[in-house]
Amino acid sequence: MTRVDVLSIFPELFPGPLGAGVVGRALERGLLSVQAHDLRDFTDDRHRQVDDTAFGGGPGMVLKPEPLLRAVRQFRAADPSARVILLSPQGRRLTQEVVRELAGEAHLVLVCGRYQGVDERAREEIGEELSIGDYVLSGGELAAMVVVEAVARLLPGTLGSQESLSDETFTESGFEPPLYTRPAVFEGREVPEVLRSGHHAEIERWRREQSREQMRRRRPDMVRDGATAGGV
Ligand code: 4FV
Repeated sequence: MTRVDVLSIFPELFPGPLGAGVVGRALERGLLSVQAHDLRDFTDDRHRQVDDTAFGGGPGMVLKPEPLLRAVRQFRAADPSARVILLSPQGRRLTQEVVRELAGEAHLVLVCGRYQGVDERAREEIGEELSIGDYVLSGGELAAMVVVEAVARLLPGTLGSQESLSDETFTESGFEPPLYTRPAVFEGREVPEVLRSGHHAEIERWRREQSREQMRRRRPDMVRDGATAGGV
């Protein structure tokens, strides 16, 4: 069972969308647990203060180090093997490869920033950062949900036969070949003959080629980075 602890000033956001679909089922089946913790529970003042103004001035607030590190140290003391990750735009980019790596962890602790960000001393002690993309969110919660969603799909038993990862093997780089379903003719546009031919080798070859073609056309940057369509 993969255990995920989430640290946030809005713990009520969880599980939220994670409660639906395949991830919801993984939670029900006990393949995954997602426990949200309120950062304010790690304060020791009666105002339960988690943020303060930035030294040196500037707009916005900064998450204080004490509540963050009180929480992180408590998680680490309880489980020294826990992988503690701060979600932030400056972090390592989340890719399917990183998701596979995280799916191998038994215990993830995801720290969600808010405001302008977190105090540098807390950030240093946390030690690892992940970004879901080069844009700025108001908080790390949605990024944490993206991580949990992507990891949960790789956990054995999460995807039923209908949603097997097998076809994803074909799109190691996340590039699906064109998909078609009934009707075979829609507004005069036919499903490619090869897909209705029953020739599985032909179909595999067509899909592999289409994946490459789609990647070349839509994500030339991935081609440059050597991502391989149908990567196996
Ligand atoms: C983010 C991202 C992100 C930055 C300031 C939260 C916000 C606020 N997290 N990938 N992109 N975080 O924008 O992970 O604290």
